[in-house]
Amino acid sequence: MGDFSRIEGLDWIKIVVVGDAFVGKSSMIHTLSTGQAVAETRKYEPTDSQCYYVNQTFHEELRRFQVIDIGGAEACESRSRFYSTADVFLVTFSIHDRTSFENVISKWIPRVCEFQADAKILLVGLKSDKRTRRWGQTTDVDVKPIQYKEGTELSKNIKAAGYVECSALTKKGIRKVFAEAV
Ligand SMILES: Nc1nc2c(ncn2[C@@H]2O[C@H](COP(=O)(O)OP(=O)(O)OP(=O)(O)O)[C@@H](O)[C@H]2O)c(=O)[nH]1
Ligand SMILES: [Mg+2]
Repeated sequence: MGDFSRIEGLDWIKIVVVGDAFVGKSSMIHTLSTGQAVAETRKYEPTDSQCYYVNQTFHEELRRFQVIDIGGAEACESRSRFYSTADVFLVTFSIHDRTSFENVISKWIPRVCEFQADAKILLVGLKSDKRTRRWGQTTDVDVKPIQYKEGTELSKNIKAAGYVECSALTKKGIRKVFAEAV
């Protein structure tokens, strides 16, 4: 992947998205950039690192986002160069994966602070549809989803600008994530 340096003359807000593998980062970005919900049957393809340019209008004002999607499974060393120029970090977890929630504080926040302590941080709970839906798979039955209150408490602990939830499956909350990131 290239350097993704800022395009001169344009007022891009550079957003770097981090979080564990499989939590739904790429799906969230896909839904924002295409306006299409992801299908439940969508095949999982781990991301290395990917850059997107997205225009969105909020309150009649055009915002341009450069969104860098960093795969959760990639080695740490190769990520650091993308961290250092971020305006905003979306630190993500899946509301259906408690390990990914715990890794926000044990893994992702230390990493973000090491490379770019001044950037705004927004905590994002992904796959919010999984809290309310009943799932047939036995693997889903035992999972105790992260509650909204737990998300807001964690966002205060890590001194984030706020906490938002969204679902790429239903599209609920997706635009709000990026509106809050501005
Ligand atoms: N129910 C539900 N499933 C989702 C949602 N978002 C993503 N998924 C599914 O979760 C899996 C992982 O999604 P990805 O977006 O590829 O995850 P990722 O965080 O980008 O993973 P890495 O690139 O490996 O870091 C896929 O099978 C998606 O279809 C969501 O909002 N709701
Ligand atoms: Mg991905």
